[in-house]
Amino acid sequence: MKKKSAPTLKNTFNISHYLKTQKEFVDSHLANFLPPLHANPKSLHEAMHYSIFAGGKRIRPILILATGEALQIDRNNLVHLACAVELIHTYSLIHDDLPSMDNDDYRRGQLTTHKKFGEGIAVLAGNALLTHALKKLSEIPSTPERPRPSLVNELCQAIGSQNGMLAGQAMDLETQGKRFSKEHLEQIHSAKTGALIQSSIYCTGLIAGTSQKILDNLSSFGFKLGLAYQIVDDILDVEGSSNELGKTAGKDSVHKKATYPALHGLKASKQFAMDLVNQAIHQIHDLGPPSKTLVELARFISIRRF
Ligand code: GRG
Repeated sequence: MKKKSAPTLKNTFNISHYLKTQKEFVDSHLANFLPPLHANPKSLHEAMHYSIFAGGKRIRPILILATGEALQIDRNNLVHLACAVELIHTYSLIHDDLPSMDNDDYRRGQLTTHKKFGEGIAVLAGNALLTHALKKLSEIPSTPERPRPSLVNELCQAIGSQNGMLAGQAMDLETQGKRFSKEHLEQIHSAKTGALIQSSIYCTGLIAGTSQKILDNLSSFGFKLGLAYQIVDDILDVEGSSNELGKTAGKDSVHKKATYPALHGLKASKQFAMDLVNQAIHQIHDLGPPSKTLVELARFISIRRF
């Protein structure tokens, strides 16, 4: 007699659909969040809009929205944080692409901001996005449970020169072409890319007014996920095509950069990323069923192809 096959649990979550709809939500708010396109000086505002709407997955804002879902707060309370973080991230990409940094011609499938508008305007557009993000963050209503200064302070720490994004970028530049240790590499990646992701998730907890225990768990989740994000970015630089990535692939080895594949090889790097994401997911176990989307998003990050 033919054996009955065991019933399979259907996973109804469609990550592609989820990413698309969340990106649409974020983009609709970004348009109002930026200063007007035709404001003076025109070239500066055009460059800001161009860089923001050149594409981009909006992973950081989407992580903020998914964290908000896990903490069961209204996503409209997170719009300012989500948009501000995307502006800060885009500023870092504009500056990262400059001739004095990575010297790249393409980003998000289009000409980099300095190739399109010239180096001067590109530097200013990056600075203007950062300044505007901080101005808008300072408009978030402050309450005793979630005082606004702590939010702004937290984000500035994450993008600053002491263990933040700027520190990571400086260490990255200093390490090019040199020998580096496993510990140093983790420090660079955690600062350069991890800190903003970690802080985005932590700040969502601050806005939700969640307990210190959950804030600590979110911080640990964000740290591991942020590091995994950069490891996968390193892997994609080796395995992906320029077309898939929307930027020049294979540049890390040309610039002799400190990366996980350079130190550990591709197979071990993939395992590291997978292990980190599993450990991250473990940190938010206590949030229960509302964190289902956040867990799916974390899993996607470990296997993303773009
Ligand atoms: C101040 C001159 C000056 C430079 C600062 C801050 C900085 C330069 C660089 C930050 C380093 C950096 C660019 C880190 C981000 C690395 C990363 C994983 C980028 C890709 O992010 P995705 O995959 O890209 O989210 P999209 O395009 O989808 O947003």
